[in-house]
Amino acid sequence: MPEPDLIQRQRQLLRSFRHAVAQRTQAEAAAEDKHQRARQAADQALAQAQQEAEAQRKAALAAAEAQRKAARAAADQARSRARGAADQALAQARDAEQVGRVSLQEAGIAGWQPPDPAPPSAPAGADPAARLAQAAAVAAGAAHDARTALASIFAARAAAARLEQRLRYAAAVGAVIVLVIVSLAISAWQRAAAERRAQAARATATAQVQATATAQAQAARATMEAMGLDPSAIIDGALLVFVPAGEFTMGSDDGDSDEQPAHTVYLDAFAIDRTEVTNAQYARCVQAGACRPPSSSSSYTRANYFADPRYADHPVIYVSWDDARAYCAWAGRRLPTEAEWEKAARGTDGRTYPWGDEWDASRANTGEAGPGDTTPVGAYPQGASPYGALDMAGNVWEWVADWYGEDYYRESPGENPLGPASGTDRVVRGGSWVIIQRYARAADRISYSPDSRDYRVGFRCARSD
Ligand SMILES: [Ca+2]
Ligand SMILES: [Ca+2]
Repeated sequence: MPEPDLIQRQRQLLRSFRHAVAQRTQAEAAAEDKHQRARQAADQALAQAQQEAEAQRKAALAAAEAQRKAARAAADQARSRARGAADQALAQARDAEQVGRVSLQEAGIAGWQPPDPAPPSAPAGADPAARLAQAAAVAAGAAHDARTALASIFAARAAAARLEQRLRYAAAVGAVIVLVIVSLAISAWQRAAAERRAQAARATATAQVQATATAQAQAARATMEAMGLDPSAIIDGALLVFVPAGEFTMGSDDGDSDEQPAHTVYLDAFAIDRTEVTNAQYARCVQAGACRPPSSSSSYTRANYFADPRYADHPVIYVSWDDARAYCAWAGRRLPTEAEWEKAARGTDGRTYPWGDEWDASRANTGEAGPGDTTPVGAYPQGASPYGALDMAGNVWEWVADWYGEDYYRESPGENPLGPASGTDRVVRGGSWVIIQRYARAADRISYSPDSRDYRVGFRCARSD
C-alpha cells in the first residue's frame, strides 16, 4: 500500500532533514570555535608584537642616549684639547715672536719693532666703532704676518743649524776614522821598521861578538905557538893567555877592608886559561878517572846541565876546591894563585874591571843584565882583560890556590905571594851570574869553605914553565 510508503518516505525525509540540521549546527559550532581560537591567537600575536616593538623602542632610546652622552664627552674632550693646543700654540707664537725680535736685533736689523697694533691712517671722520674694528683687523693681520715670517726664519735657521751640526759631526767622524787608520798604519809600519832595525842590530852585534871571539881565540893560539906552547899538547884542549913578568897594582884603597891597601906586587911570567873550565872538559877528567863528578848534574834553572850537550861549553859547577885542584893537576896545570888571578883579571894599571874603570853590564854575565844562569864560557869577548882572559868578571866564581887571609893584603910579600901558610877558607874571585856590580870588581875577594860545591862556583887553571 502506497500510503504507508509515503508516510515512511516522509518520515525518512524528516529524519534526513533533522540530521542535516544537526550536522549544520555542529559545523557552525566547529567553525565558531575555530574562529574564536584564531582570534585569540591573533590577539596574542598582536600583544607579543606590541611588547617586542616597545622593548626595541626602549633599547633604541637607551642606545641613542648613550651615544649622545659619548658624543658629548668626546666633544668636551676635543674642545679641551683644542683649547690646550691653542694656548700652547699661542704661547709658542709669543715666544717665537720675542726670540725673532731679539734675533732680528742681533742680526743687525736695528730699530725693528713689531707692527703698530693701531694703524695711524684710519680714515678721518669715519664712525669710531668702524675705525676701531678696522684698526683691530689691520693689527691682527700684521701680527699674523709677523708671526708667520718669524716662524719661517726660525724654521730656516733651525734647519740650517741641524744641517751644519750633521756636517760637522760627519766631518769629525770622518776625520777620526782617517786619523785612526793612518795612525794604525804608521804605528804598524814603525813597529815593523823598528823590529827590522832591532833584528839587523842584533844580527850585527852577534856577528861582531863572534868575529871578536874568533879573532881572540886565533890570537891566543898564535901567542901560545910563539911562546913554544903547542895547543895540541894541552890535554883538555884549553887555550891559555900569557901574562908577562912584572909588577902590577893589587888590591884597592876604596873597596872592602880585605882588599886594602892597594899595593905593588911583582909576579913571574905565567899562563892562565882564557876561560873557565867547561862541563865537556871536566867530563873528560871524570871519564879518565881523575876527577869525581860534580855533586849535582843540574844548574840553577836547568835540571840536566853537566851531561847535557847543550851546555857542554858552559862552566862546570858543583865542584869543591879539591875537585878544582885535581882537575888542574890532571890537565898538566895548577890553580892560579890569588895574585896571578888578580893580575890576569886587571893588568898592571889598577883598573876596577877587566875592561877598564867604567861599569858596563853588557860586558859580563852578572845579575844585572845576564840571563839568570851560566852562559857559555867566553860569551862576552868585550869583557876581555888586558891579557885576553874572559869571564874574569861574572859567569861563575873561581877557586884560586890560596888560603883566605883577611889581612893578607896588608902583610903580603912584594914578590910572587902564595897566600897565608894555613887557613880554614879558600878564596873565590870574580863574581858570578848572580851578583851585582860591586862583586864583579877585579879586586873583590870572597872567602869560601873549600868543601863547598855550589851552583855559582867553578874555576880555571894556570901554569908557569
Ligand atoms: Ca868568572
Ligand atoms: Ca869582598
